[in-house]
Amino acid sequence: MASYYHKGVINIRLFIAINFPDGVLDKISGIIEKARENSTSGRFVDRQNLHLTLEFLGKVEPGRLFAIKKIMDGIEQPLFKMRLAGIGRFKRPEGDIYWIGVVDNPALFDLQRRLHEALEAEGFPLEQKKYTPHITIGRKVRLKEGFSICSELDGMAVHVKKVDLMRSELTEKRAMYTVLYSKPLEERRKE
Ligand code: 2AM
Repeated sequence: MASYYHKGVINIRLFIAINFPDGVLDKISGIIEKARENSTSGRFVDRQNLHLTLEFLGKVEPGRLFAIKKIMDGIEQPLFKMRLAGIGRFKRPEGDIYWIGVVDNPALFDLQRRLHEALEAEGFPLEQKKYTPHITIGRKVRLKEGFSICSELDGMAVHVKKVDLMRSELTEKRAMYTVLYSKPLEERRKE
């Protein structure tokens, strides 16, 4: 089911994310394809679903959308560059979760922290776990013996020019994400 009823209101599942330009998606998709060919099982992320989550909001009443957009509009972070890092793995008995990391970046952490604080101040209940920036590429993955996923994008630069409010609709087979709102980051002002 895409959404659920609570007191007669259809809530929508939301998260705020950084989406990537085609060049970056192509590179990550290449890595995913190799992993898929060299795995015995796994649910790999579709190219159009690759993203970096800044904040997961969960189910939200549509009437709260305006408050979220206002918070996003209040972001003062200028556009910035981040670099992708190596492959990470969360070990799981049912098959591992693989992800691409991001090189530590004060602008990214600042952006995430400010968003988190502003959303909490507006009363959105958020997860409290430490922010670990990661781009999930596959879940429940079992790789063929001897194969390890290698990231050819270690150090690849990504220019972050906007932040997107995403709707997530889950079906049994796959997740469908839609951009509901984009907040462009501003050019850094010249001194
Ligand atoms: P993940 O890739 O580590 O699963 C949409 O589901 C996005 O929100 C994903 O990037 C997902 O991270 C992230 N997310 C964070 N907390 C979540 C939660 N409790 N449930 C589902 N997704 C969550």
